[in-house]
Amino acid sequence: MKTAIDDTAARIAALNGPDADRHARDFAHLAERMATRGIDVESVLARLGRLRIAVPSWALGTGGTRFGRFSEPGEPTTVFEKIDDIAMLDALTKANAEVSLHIPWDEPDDADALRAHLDERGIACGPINSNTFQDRGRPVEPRSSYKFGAVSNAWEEAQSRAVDHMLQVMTLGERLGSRALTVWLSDGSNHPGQQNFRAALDRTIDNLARVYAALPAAWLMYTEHKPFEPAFYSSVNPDWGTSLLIARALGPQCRCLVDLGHHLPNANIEQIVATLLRERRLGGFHFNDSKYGDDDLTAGSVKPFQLFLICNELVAAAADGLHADRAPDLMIDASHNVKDPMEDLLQSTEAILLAFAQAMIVDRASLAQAQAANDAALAQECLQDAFRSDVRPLVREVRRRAGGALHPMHALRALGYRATVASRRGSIRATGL
Ligand SMILES: [Mn+2]
Repeated sequence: MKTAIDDTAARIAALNGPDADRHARDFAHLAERMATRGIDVESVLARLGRLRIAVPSWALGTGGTRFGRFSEPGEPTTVFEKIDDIAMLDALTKANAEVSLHIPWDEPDDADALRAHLDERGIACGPINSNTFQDRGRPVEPRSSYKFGAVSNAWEEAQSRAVDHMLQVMTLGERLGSRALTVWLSDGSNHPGQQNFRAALDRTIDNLARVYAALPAAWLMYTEHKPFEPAFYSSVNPDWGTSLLIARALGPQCRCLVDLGHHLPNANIEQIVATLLRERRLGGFHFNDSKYGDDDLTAGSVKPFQLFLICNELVAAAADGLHADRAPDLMIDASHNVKDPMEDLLQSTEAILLAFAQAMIVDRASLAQAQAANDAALAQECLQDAFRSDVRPLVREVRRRAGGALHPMHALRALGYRATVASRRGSIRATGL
């Protein structure tokens, strides 16, 4: 029996048809140029093809701001529908076969049924996220509320509630095949003097250690820092240094997660990445882009050079054998207010792949020579030469060989996916951020 996925693959192949010749010429031209520079094109294609970029379950619906939210027809209303959308994205990109779930937003009534659905759609369960920043409308005793924080709260009831939740999320994650727990804490304070900084950090580490003690052997725990919001005076894990301090206090299975939007303006994120790589403590990424704060904009849409420089550190570290045991998890963390979320996710995926492709064609030997000779101008040439190269034919060739779309976003539109699911789902309720 022919499945819907088979039909999709055939339709994608048909959509590729009209542009196949032009793509073949573009790719041949680029491959020839790379060959003359001594770059092994097939090696680059193979490494690009192994990249897997996890889609956050919360980004499949329209986001919103505290001022309003404008729904998109056909947004997924259940975690099962979210997985369906991700399977569609992966059919197009062949790079998105992983979901990052958020609990309790995506808590299934039947974990085994969700596991079966993931397996059927070919989507892996990536790092799973706990949520200790919302009481979620349920009546909660004041001392158990997250209003004044979770693991750093002065009240033990809230601390224990947060720890119990994280343990439950791990148990669920195990059943779904996840191998990592991502912990982002909203803990902090809004007013000078509100919180005892040292005591709050003590409690944070002590409580996270209770969670860490229950980590399965194959699991990692990620601490995700953020300087402000929702707390506007202090955050308990505000920066990479504190995040590393927490990870070290917990143990070798704890690593740091870098969300690009979780830095103060002009922070040198690529240097932070390099430092965490050096310490063998880089767990993964939440890719997005920003102009002012934690804007959750499309990856690479505002600062593509920064994205390239970050990928450059990752590619260089991989070449040096760092994190050979387990490469950092690559995830998107974005929120979509005016675009179709699926189109935006395709654009983010494309931007991340392009940045990696550019990083993979950096002439590392020349760069190393320039650095050793303190030749700043030549070092810049090495990076600019890669960054200015149009590597889109590389990324497209990887997709074409895997059966994906040459032009994912246009293919998604041509397939009429949004209209199809809108008629079937028939609702504008959604569960995005
Ligand atoms: Mn994040």
